[in-house]
Amino acid sequence: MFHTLTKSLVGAAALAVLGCAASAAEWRGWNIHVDGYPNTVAMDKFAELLADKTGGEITLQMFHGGTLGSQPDAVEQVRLGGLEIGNFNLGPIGPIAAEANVVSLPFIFKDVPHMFRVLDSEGGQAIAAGMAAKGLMPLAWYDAGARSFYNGDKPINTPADVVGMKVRVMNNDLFTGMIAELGGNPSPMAFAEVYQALKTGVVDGAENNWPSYESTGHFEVAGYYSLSQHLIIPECICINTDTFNALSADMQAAVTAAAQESALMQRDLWAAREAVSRKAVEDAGVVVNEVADKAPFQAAMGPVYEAYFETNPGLRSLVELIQATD
Ligand code: GTR
Repeated sequence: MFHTLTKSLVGAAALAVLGCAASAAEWRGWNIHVDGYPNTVAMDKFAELLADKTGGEITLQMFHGGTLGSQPDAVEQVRLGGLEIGNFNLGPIGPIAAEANVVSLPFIFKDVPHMFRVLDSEGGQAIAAGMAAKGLMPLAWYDAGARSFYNGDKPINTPADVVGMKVRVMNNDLFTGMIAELGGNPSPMAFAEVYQALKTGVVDGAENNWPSYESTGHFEVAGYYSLSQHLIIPECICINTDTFNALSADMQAAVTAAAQESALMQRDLWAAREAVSRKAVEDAGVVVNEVADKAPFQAAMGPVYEAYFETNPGLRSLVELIQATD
């Protein structure tokens, strides 16, 4: 009797442990940025909120600093389910999900608030659905400001200043097209390689927002920052679509709420960090140049848009929808 009872208790305990192991999930997440960067802090917050809101049923181990690989590789990993979570810029997602590529058209957004208005409306739903269909579901949108050109030689005021310049871009044909249309030589390259490439002259310049220009140390080796603001690209907390769909409705709601709360935090941190980064690089001697007239840069982008429409004739209406959004 005692023996039987003990056995059944042991069995129950074992089952409880097994049950727990079957329902509790341990996710892994990718982020490219260094400690203290707004996205790093906000992704850690996401992990904390995830554990809280799911009662510990889902935990997330974040791997920062790109330690799990380059962004294009990590995007593939999340699509395939090798990783559950990524904090991605939509630039490297565009080649996979055509709807998401719309945000990588130069000058598509008037400013960051315009981008968020689009993301929070029908346009954003189309982008999210296109991504989810490719295995990458966006749970919330992060701010990544505007990207501008920097190099070691001179301020950039007109497209003529880009002629002949070798410029690093993220992996996406829209970005190589953008540099080519300005008369430069595009050089797609992983983020982690850009510092050395600038330092050794493998490239003459690159382009990014204030916080990335500062946090990577690129300003140390490319001291002219010209406010072209040619790209305003959102970032996401993205989850593998199947992982999300396999969750109960309650868990889905908890995961989404955690992501959205993290995004609100990220946007506040971002606004503060832009100013801090700008001051830091200016104090370090960077020459900051306002681009008085962006119209010639915009005008040069016609063929980039045409190439996008040729590849995706069905997405002309999405572009028009964005342009018509106030
Ligand atoms: C940063 C972005 C990163 C990465 C990087 C790059 O602004 O946050 O995800 O895309 O730019 O230029 O590769």
